[in-house]
Parts: sequence; C-alpha cells; structure tokens
Amino acid sequence: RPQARAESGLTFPTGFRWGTATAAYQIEGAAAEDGRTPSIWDVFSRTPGKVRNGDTGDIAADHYHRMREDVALMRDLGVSDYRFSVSWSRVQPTGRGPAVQKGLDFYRRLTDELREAGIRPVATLYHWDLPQELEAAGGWPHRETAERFADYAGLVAGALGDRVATWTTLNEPWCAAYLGYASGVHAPGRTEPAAALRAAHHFNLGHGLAVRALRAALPGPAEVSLTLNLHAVRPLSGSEADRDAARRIDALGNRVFLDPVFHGRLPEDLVADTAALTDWSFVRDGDLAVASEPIDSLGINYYSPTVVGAGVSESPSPWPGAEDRVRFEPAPGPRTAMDWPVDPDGLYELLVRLRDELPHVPLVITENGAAYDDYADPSGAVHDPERVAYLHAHLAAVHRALADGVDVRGYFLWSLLDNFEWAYGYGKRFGIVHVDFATQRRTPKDSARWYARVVARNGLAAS
Ligand code: PNW
Repeated sequence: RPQARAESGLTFPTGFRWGTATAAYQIEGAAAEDGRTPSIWDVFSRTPGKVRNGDTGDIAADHYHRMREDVALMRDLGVSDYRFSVSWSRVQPTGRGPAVQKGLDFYRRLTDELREAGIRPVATLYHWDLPQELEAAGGWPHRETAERFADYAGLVAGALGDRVATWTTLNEPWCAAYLGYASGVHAPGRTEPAAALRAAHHFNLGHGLAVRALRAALPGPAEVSLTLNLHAVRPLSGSEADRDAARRIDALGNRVFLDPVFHGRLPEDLVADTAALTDWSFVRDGDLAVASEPIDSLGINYYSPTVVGAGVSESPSPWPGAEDRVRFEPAPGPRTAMDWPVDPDGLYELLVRLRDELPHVPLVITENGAAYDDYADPSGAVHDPERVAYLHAHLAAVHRALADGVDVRGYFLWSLLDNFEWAYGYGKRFGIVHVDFATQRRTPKDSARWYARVVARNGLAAS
C-alpha cells in the first residue's frame, strides 16, 4: 500500500484518513443544559482534591455552543474525518429509559455540519462519562452496566445511524477500568483492584453487546470499531525476571482486551497472575463469544512506551495484582509537558506486533499527540515547535510501519482543541488550536498550519 519513499518526503497511501479527535466531557461544557445530568466525571471533578486546580468540565471549551466555529476550523485544516464522543448523560441522563431529544439534536446538528464540510463523522459511544446513576448502582464492576451500555448504543445508532461513518464502542477501557477503579486517579475514583478486573471484563462484554446492538439498529453496513490504548511494553533488560514483568504488563494492559475481543478467550497467564484477587467467576458462559463479535477495525491510541522491570510499584496502582512484582521506569530521552517520554519507535513496535498477531484487522491511529506549553508572540501567533516535532516523528513511524506491511488506514491527531485534560484540568494543552478559556477565543497554533499541509500533501515533507 505505501508509495515509494520519494525524495520529496513521505507519502501516505491514497485514501489515508486524516483526522482530529476530541471527547465530549473534555470540550462540550453545557454540563446542565437541555436535560443533561451528572456523569461520574462531573461528580469526580467537583470532589475537592481530585482534579488539579479544582477544574471541572462545566464550561470546558464551550463546544456545545461553538460547534459550528469548531467544524469551520476543521474545514480549514482540510481533514477528512473527525472523531468525537457522545455524552451518554446528554442523550440518556439516568443511563436507562428513553432518549432526551434535545441531547440527540446536538449530535444531529454536529453531524449535519460535518457532512456539509465534507468531513466523515467518527463517533465514540463511551469516552469515560458514565451517567452517575449507573455508578451509584455499581458502575462497571457491576454486570448490568454492560447491558445498559448496549441499550444506549442501540438508541444512539437508531437516532444517528444514517449520519455516522464509523462507530467506536469504547475509548481506552484500560484507563476507564484501571485508573477509574484501581488507582482511582480517574472517575469514579475507586481503589479496588479486584473490582477493576471485573470492570475490565464488563467493558469487553459491554463492547460485544454494543456491537450486536449497533448491527441491529444501523440502517446499513457501517464500520464498527473499538479503541484501545495498547501498551508498547519493553523489559528493562533481557533477564528472565524483567521479561516476566513485561509479560505481566502485556497481559494486564493489552491481552486482557485483545484476547477476548479478537480470540474469544481470557489470557491464561492473566488469570493465574491475578488469582489472589479474583477467580474470574464473574465471566459467564457465552460472555467471551459476545466479546468477540466481529468488528471492522481496531483503533489504537499511542503516546509513550511502557518500560518495566522486576520490582515493586506505588500503591494504589493502576495494574491490579502487579504492584509487588513490577516497577515502571521512564523511557530515556525528551519528555512532553505530561512528563511522558517522546518515543516514536514504541508506536512502530506496536503496529508491527499487531500486523503479526492480527493480520486481518485494519488499524487506525485514533489518538496521538502531545501536551506542550505554547508561546504567543506579540502579534498573537501561537508557536508550538515541540508539538510539530513530536507529530512529525510519530507520523514518520506510522509511515515506516506502512512500508513494512502494516495495514494502517488513518491517523487522528489528539487533539483539535486545548481541553479539559482529566485529572490535570486545563493546565495541560494537547490542542493544535489554542483555546483562551477566559474568552473561549480559538487561535490555530503553528502545529495546525503544519497539519493542514500534511493533510493537503497526504504526507510529510522532507525534514
Ligand atoms: C487519553 N495514562 O487518555 C484519552 O483518550 C484522552 O481523552 C486524553 O486526553 C489523552 O489520552 C491524553 O491524556 C489517557 O495515564 C490518559 O496512561 C491517561 C493515560 C493514558 C491515556
């Protein structure tokens, strides 16, 4: 598929999808408008001490009221696709029962606007904002949440089915299960490692049930997908102990989702590693057949690799059962403002692994990007040279993977706008468009102009 490496730079395959990505709670604001009720992130962010600076998504980037302006920004970028998420609390406030028409109307207007701009809508059904009433009933460790998620998926597909090009069930169930229920740094802030493993299973189950609900409700064939933040796991050394640490993290971070979803099985080593926490009896007959309902592509979010060795890590840990076995070492080299290492080889390694393990599954990079402080000059122009360098290096890694036969269909840059960066609040800026949160003024950064040129030439200029 990739074209020859031309002297003029790196050209991507014809039809490669270039997009930007956002998520509802991070940009929409309007937290109490048109019938929306609190999600776990509203409750968590209003709990003192949970989010830096006490920031909440109450207003965020006010996208709910500035949607047309934001689509116009994407039209100027020239992107082919836009990945957004649907706020469950906006369309089905209690997580049960009928839809709120005004909530659905927002996404109708958004998808209308996108189609008029010639941009394919890519909708994620769950980007972490569980209706609080479902958390009160037990949240994702509770099996019923998976069933309610499937109902909600069917309801949204019934309303928007004719206007969404790609449906993604879940965004990063690793974060939602382990950061939400084990380390507690994300909503709902619980620190119960056994419950986090139950949550991981119910995410797999909910995904499969939602795939079935989508297929049943959609008017025609559509692309149905799942987005995982897979970990490019590297052992610190070739020692048996370090390699075993890497195997554990690969099981807990990657195969816990990949095996049920693509092979209809649980990793045996994962079950053994976590035996002190659970006997996995919450996995019922037939669940893994549901979880492995066929899908059309796999979305991958990549930011940094994960380097591990034998040792111990902090508690509460986002890795259930691995606290006293595994230590995490930052990869060497430069870091972003999140303190995450810049390591594009990790993305290449991950893509090649997936080519070998899932040769028939088309891949899409559904998130990649970086937080950096940016600099406004006296004219008001916003400069972010480190972000441009980060993006260039990661796209070069994607191109290298394409050249090595990995079936990558598209790339979505995280993120279109500076936004509510979860536990970090508004202090970390991932946008290629700067947002002044006091005035909601949008200013495209240098990286936005750079990305528009990438999209226009379908590739990278010689560096
Ligand atoms: C992803 N971690 O989150 C999310 O999908 C986005 O909503 C988010 O803004 C983006 O990446 C940047 O953070 C992650 O701790 C949050 O490993 C935390 C982790 C990974 C991904």
